[in-house]
Amino acid sequence: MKKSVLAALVAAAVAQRLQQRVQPVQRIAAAIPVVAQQMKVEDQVKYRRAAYQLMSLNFGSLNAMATDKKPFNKDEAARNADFVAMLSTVPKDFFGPGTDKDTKAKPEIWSHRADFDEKMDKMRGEAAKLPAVVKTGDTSAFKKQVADTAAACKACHDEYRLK
Ligand code: ASC
Repeated sequence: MKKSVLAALVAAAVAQRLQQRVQPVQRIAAAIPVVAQQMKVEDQVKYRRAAYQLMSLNFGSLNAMATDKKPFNKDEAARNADFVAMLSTVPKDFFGPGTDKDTKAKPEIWSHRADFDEKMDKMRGEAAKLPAVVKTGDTSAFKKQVADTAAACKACHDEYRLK
């Protein structure tokens, strides 16, 4: 499957969840491990990449607003924040056994799994705070939360992603 098709599928699934609005983060987090267990290794790699691509697109927009590279737009930021909060729950369970080939993911993920999971959970926790901070319209709180989320992304990239 093409990356763009996967990205569109993930976006559609996320949009559907966002419409349902019934504690979607918890629901999707509970659902994914079963899905991942049944999924081929190369598909797990594709889905985690698709999630990261859409996170990058949406978090890039938030980061540009937070660093005054583009004007703050509350509606756009709210949409970006919802996507990032939701998508941040996706990758963790697609790093199953054998998914260490043809990837920028370092082998240390599987030999330091507890630390990797902790960093992933930290990132999810920070991303989960973004939607509420955007709704307050408090610019300095927004900037701080975007920076804290970026730091949590970077902590994992520094240790566990090949350059
Ligand atoms: C982004 C993006 C990332 C993070 C990271 C934060 O916008 O695509 O991977 O921020 O660079 O340090």
